[in-house]
Amino acid sequence: MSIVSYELRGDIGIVRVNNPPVNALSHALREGITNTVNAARDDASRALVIVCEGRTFIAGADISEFGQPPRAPLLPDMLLAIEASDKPVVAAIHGTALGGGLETALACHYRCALASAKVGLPEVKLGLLPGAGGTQRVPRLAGVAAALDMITSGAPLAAARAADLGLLDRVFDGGDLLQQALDYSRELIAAGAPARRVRDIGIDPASAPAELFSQYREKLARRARGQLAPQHIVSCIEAAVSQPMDDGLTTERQLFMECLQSPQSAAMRHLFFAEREAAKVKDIARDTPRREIASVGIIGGGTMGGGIAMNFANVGIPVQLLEISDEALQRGLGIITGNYAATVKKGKLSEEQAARRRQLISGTTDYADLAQVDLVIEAVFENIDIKKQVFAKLDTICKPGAILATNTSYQDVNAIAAATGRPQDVIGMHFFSPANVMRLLEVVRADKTAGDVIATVMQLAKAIHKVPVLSGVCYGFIGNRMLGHYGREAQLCLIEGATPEQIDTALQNWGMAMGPLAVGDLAGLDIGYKARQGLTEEQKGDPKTYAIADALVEMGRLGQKSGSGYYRYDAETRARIVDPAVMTVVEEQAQKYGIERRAFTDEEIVNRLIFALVNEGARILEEGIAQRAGDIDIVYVNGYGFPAYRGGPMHYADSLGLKTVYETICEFRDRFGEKNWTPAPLLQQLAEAGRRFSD
Ligand code: 3H9
Repeated sequence: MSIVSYELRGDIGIVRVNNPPVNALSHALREGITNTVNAARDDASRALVIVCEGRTFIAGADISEFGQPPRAPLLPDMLLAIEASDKPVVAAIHGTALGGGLETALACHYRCALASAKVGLPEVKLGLLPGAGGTQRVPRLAGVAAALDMITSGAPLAAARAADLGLLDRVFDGGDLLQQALDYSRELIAAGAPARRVRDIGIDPASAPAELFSQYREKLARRARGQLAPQHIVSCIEAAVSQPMDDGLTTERQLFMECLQSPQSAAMRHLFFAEREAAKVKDIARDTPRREIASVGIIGGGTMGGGIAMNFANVGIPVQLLEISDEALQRGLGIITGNYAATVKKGKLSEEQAARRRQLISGTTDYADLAQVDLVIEAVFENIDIKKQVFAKLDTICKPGAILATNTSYQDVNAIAAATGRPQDVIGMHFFSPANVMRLLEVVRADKTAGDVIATVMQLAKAIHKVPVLSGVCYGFIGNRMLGHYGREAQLCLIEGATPEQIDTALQNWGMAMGPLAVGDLAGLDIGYKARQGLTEEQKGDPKTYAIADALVEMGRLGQKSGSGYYRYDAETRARIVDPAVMTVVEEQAQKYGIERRAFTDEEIVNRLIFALVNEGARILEEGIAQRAGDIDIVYVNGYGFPAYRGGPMHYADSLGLKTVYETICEFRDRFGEKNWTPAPLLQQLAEAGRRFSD
């Protein structure tokens, strides 16, 4: 079947689009629709219906074509052809009409959809803005305030909501979309409905005072810190109010092109494809049969275990939560109930939905209750001996074929698997805290993990709305292993002369969600302290990398939970306050280790922390712990607050040029020593060959 086909059924022309998998607006599709609509001008049709085959209406521009020379007809040209038709054109929507797909529908004269459909303009998530009239047509139909919310968030709307806003004219509860769209078109013809164009709708300037835009800009400067596209979207919507349609379209096009050519959009488009690649395991066939996961057991009802349980209950999978004592169990279940109540209070879930989800989680203190579950996830204290005991026990209880997963952040999954007689069924599922919120899931493949276990867990991750990334076994896997090097440099910058505030502000201004020391305060400084107590002096490494943290903990400064750590925290507002007492500790420790503190530039701080990530990332890639550089980027953006608009550490290094990164690391090696700064051989090799991690 060709990409676009045409059928005259009675007096209605059906324009059928068939460009799997998501009907993206490739060049051939744009050409096909433009030619078909133009050709239909002179035929016997009295109305046209645009409908799509497959799983969805057009899901947007073809992202893989961005960055290539544009080929006519461009999308705006195609939309002008549709809009100019004298015969009413009706868009019939199912699945997701996104980006250029929704813009196509908005250029049509009428829009109908199945109730299950969603519509949205997600371009901002790609560092872009809608470049084919979305910013001009949405405010004309839905009003300026709704347009600002919809386009700057990129969030899709359910059909019913879109109809309330005026974006859809008719919503069908279910049934045959094409048949209902044809009936609707006949109704329009019978009523003599004209080819009604959104461009002819005026916007009342009083509905969009200048303050609305300035307030929105300020809000976005905080919410989407450092990002170009959201601010440009506001400018486009402002133009929709102040300029005639064609001028508004010109403004939109100019700003779209600026976004398209920006490094920010290149980074975010890289992440779009990297996320989809990360879900694929290179040496496991796509059609590997999966094991069925219809019930889950979770061991450990603490914050982590409870959060993990919610992920499954949220998609209708029943969970047995196991704790050692009834008291601990009730506490754990109580936290889950509280979390659901908070979500209801925020208006994100109805009481009934929350109750249904909560009921899917039952508690037990008896391992025997896990005998029939399809998957067990262990989330107990981070101690290898305890974990081995748990797995030895699971081995005696769980049914054959059950997947046995550990949520460990650091421990050796091979050693855990060896505690069972079925290492092929053992895998790591490393969730990030809070586990019901954070999207990242590191899936840790041990030496003997079976292919179908990996394939099952990767698919299950998507089903619970996580972004899975496969990691091999090593201390800390991908994310925490790299973080160790980032944290080390933060400590060294601190003892060598920077202040906590300078370090955190430098990283935050660069784009990290939080600075490293503020993150330490949030997580609790006692966690690292306790972990270090179990290590030998040799394992602990250079004391300069933890002396300050240890001193703070020994003063009772455990971070936010004790009201002070690297900062003080206001008891009521939790606001962060710079505390001179910390500088006394820092100076004492510097003196103790014979360090003469010096001035730091923000650039040195950022380079030392971020290049420490990159250098370790290169080793991880070289060792085959990560499958691809893009996987590492996905880990950092989804699990560690790395700015999406910089594309992740490996993409960022590629965008700077690996030669520059390599030379800076060599300079650090000469200044600070080989121990911390020997360039990864892969980095050196790629830099010398003028290549990139992504090649
Ligand atoms: C835009 O429209 C700009 C305009 O305003 C202006 C232009 C002038 N292009 O996600 P999935 C591939 S910007 C190319 O796993 P799902 C994807 O890579 C665009 N390829 O499926 C994957 O390939 P593979 C605005 C695309 O069912 C396969 O399709 N639109 C595109 O979980 C399946 O994808 C968007 O941002 C694309 N646009 O989710 C929508 N979309 O199998 C982006 C998908 O080789 N897309 N592919 O790995 C989505 O959000 C989801 O794909 C969707 C389906 C919800 C549609």
